[in-house]
Amino acid sequence: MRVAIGLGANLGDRLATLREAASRIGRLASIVRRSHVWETAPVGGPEQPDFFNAALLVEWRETPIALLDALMHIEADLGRVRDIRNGPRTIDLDVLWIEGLVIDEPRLVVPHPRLHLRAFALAPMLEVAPDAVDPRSGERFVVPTDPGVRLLTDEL
Ligand code: PH2
Ligand code: MG
Ligand code: MG
Repeated sequence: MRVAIGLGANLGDRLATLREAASRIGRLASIVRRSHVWETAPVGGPEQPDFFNAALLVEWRETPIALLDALMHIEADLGRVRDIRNGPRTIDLDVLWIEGLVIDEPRLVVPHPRLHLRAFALAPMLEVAPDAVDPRSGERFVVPTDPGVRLLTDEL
């Protein structure tokens, strides 16, 4: 199945962490496309540094929950500490979208429940999956206007 994974970091060396996470994901799944890196103003949570956000489109051959577990393992390995909701983090890896699939499970909701509201997630995601359709509505995603979301020249 084709899966869009969102990557975010706002502590430490943000670019290096995103690239390390992408490299680890590439050992578990085949990477189809990589987005650019976007610098984004934090949405929600306490006052905190700007994020770097990016996205990968991957081909995944196991279950969605197995992917979630693999991503959480990589987050923990890269020093993710879960304390404040929407707070600063060294790395956040989210299953944003799976082609043609809706999941409503306690541990995993796909498409990501706030995806349609978040330019910081959708702008990189649509670079790697420009034709992505929201399986709940059958419509294409639209990136909300957000002046806090800026394209950088770096690739993931
Ligand atoms: N992630 C959040 C909350 N707010 N803001 C930006 N700009 N980028 C993120 O990745 C982000 C956020 C929760 O995961
Ligand atoms: Mg997130
Ligand atoms: Mg997350």
